[in-house]
Amino acid sequence: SAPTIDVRSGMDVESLKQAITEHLFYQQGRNIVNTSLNDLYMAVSHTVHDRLLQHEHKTMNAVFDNNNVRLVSYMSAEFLMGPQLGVNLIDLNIMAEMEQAVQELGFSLNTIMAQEEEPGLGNGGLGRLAACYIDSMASQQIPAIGYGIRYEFGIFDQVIRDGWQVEITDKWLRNGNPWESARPELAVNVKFGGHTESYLDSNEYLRYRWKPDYMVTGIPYDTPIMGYKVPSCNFLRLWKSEAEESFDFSSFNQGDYYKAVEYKVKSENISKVLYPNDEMLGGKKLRLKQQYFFVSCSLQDMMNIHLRFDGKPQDFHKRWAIQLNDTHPSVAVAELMRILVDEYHVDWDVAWHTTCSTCSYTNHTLLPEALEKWPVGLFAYLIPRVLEIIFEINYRFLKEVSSRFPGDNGKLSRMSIIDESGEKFVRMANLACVGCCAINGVAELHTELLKQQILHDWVEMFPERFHNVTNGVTPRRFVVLSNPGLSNLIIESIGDKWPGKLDELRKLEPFADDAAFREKFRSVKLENKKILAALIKERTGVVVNPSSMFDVQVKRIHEYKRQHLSVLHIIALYLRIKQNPDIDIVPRTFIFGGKAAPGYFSAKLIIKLINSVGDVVNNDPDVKDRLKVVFFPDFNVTNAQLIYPAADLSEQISTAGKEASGTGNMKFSMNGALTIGTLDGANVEIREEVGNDNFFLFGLTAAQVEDAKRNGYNPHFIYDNNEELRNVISMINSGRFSNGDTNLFKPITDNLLWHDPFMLMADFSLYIACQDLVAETWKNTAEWNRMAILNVARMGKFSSDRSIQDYCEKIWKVKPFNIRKA
Ligand code: 26Q
Repeated sequence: SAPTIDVRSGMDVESLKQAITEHLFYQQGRNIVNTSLNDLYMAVSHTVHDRLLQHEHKTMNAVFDNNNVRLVSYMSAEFLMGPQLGVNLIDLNIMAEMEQAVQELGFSLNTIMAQEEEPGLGNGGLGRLAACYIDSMASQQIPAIGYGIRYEFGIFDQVIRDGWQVEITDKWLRNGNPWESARPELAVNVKFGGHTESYLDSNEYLRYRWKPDYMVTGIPYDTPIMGYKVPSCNFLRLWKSEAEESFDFSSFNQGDYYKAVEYKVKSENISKVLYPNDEMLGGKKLRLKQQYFFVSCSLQDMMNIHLRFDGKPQDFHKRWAIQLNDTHPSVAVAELMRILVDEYHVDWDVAWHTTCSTCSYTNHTLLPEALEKWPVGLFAYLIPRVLEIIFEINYRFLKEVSSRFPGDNGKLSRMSIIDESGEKFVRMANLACVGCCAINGVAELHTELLKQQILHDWVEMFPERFHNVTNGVTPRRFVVLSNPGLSNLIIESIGDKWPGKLDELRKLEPFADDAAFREKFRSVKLENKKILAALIKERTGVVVNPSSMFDVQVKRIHEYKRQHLSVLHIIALYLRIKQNPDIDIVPRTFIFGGKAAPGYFSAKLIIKLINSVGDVVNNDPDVKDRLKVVFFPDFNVTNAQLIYPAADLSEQISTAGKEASGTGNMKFSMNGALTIGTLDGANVEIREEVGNDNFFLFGLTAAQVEDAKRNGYNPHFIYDNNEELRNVISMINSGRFSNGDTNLFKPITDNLLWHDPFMLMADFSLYIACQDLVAETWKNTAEWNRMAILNVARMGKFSSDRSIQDYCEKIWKVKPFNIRKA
């Protein structure tokens, strides 16, 4: 009998083909013969989206029908999602079926997947972490919603012109987004500006009313987030800002059409563009509006859900656990109080208990200057009622501090939510620490340093609130999807349970000593390197040798991450070749990638330096192609998925004590790269897991860095006493890399010689020695691959599934919800 085709939910090849053909015609108005690649991508994606919606619908019905389920609300100003088609096919377990369906229609799935424009709604680590976590929450069957902002323009596209970074607007919605559904019926309004009034309610209680200048409407857009090989499907809910329709200008200003147009533009601007800084740089009014906008929309939405299922407002915490991704959404503490007290007339003390029981805060930085603070005047102007509530929270909190620590005025001023040392600021981390029942760092070292340094007072006040949850990454995207060669090799050897249970990778350990396996492992890596080499040729024009060592540093450009330390090493190698052209040297390809914040001049100059050194080294005949330096433009999730699988050496060389965790470090190791790194962030734990012998460690420890600073660190002294270092710096200053311009890179070299806040000079000789050991090890292919296989085998801890289990147990107190059993 003919197969039964199910166009909307069938997972077999025939159903998929039929669904694609129908979507192509009824949504795109095309047929197989006249389709464009993008129409085809849209049709395939709508086909997958249909299937996700079925799971989402069933999951949410099961969850909301059960009054005892606590849901997680992951609030983040950034979700760096990356392309969606591939991961969804993996999660639904229909990659092979879709490949065949598309092939039978005459196309290639890889080409179709490459057509997707990724949603780059984040800067880097913090935004990508949020994306890994919503993936893992779905896979662990934790009912959850990710709440954020639907930026019209995400992180800028980077192009390199004459060695410099140029920023191009990211028009990711240009060709349509098949993964989202607008939900205008769930729109909510957010107040801005104006003033507050007091009044007596019907019970003669004193209440406050916020009379805003204007309101903005938030429209939610939902994207389904499928779990890996489980029926659970959560969603990401991102808010778009629009003008509030009923807002009436005529009552103020007779028919002022232009005022109305201005108001419309002002409203839509809120969700227009992601701020491309990955640190707090001077308070931009629009950024604070973005934060309050998405927090208020999300809390109203959560309250609507709670009430729809018969919850009482003061029981909000029984339905919801909120995780604040850094302080960006921390105004939630005050906004939830405002909603409970002003809108639902809950007593202050009850509301405070509800709020504190709902919220938890993740810190992602140790740099005191990076802590978010906003001028009190800006708060008063934009969200006056919220500021009053913050004052009230602070007043009550400081009373508690003085009774716990009588006479300790230092503590009072340090812990106050308001910084009153000069111009007054609202300190967002303090607001989060006061109003959250749990506070966590993102790696063991980071959490320890947090407790010793910037949050020390808070540990004394609330020791029980502190936790560590070491970051993790999703192996579905960063191994299964991006490295099919390695995945298939692992599956052949230990089965296919590991992507959902990464500790299973331990079973690979014995294969490290198996020469035949090592050979297969090596050839998978080589194939990945060939693919990347072709891409490098296409994007930069540079020809690289796939059998050279791929030495990779990809991450945002930052002085503390020390991309320029690697540049110093490259120049040292180049000098060795120039001094002795016949020297025996391991061929290396240095690959850099990463965006600089548009206003961060030093970071942009580091990009120029990398490209300039590349121009000289790549074209010097003495080098005989033994060294190549490549700056891979526009590092994003799509490109990352091609780079990690092709890396031999992972550079994780931040100044100890500065990188909170790092997550790229984990993605490299999972793909069989060895790490050269400092004892910083999660490097410490990666080394602990893979074994000291399988990790190239160098550099000062965090404690040594602090000691050196206290004892008057003198970078110039180190320079004076190290000839190789002097030659490297001289070469930069000679103008050799800048067409004779001896000033171009002066800001970098002067800073290193006279200030060197990130201690490159102190770590230089240790780094060079360690790199020499790396080169020696590389010469022994069997040994290198043995170490690399052990790295893969021991990465179980760094699955984001483990991180999410930690959050569930230590912080959220929620359990997996099996919708099949519900
Ligand atoms: C804040 C206020 C105003 C404007 C911008 C910001 C802002 C935006 C983004 C501040 C910081 C960020 C991003 C920070 C970030 O990505 N931190 C990284 O988080 C990772 C996940 O925990 C860690 O692995 C990295 O170590 C940490 O640097």
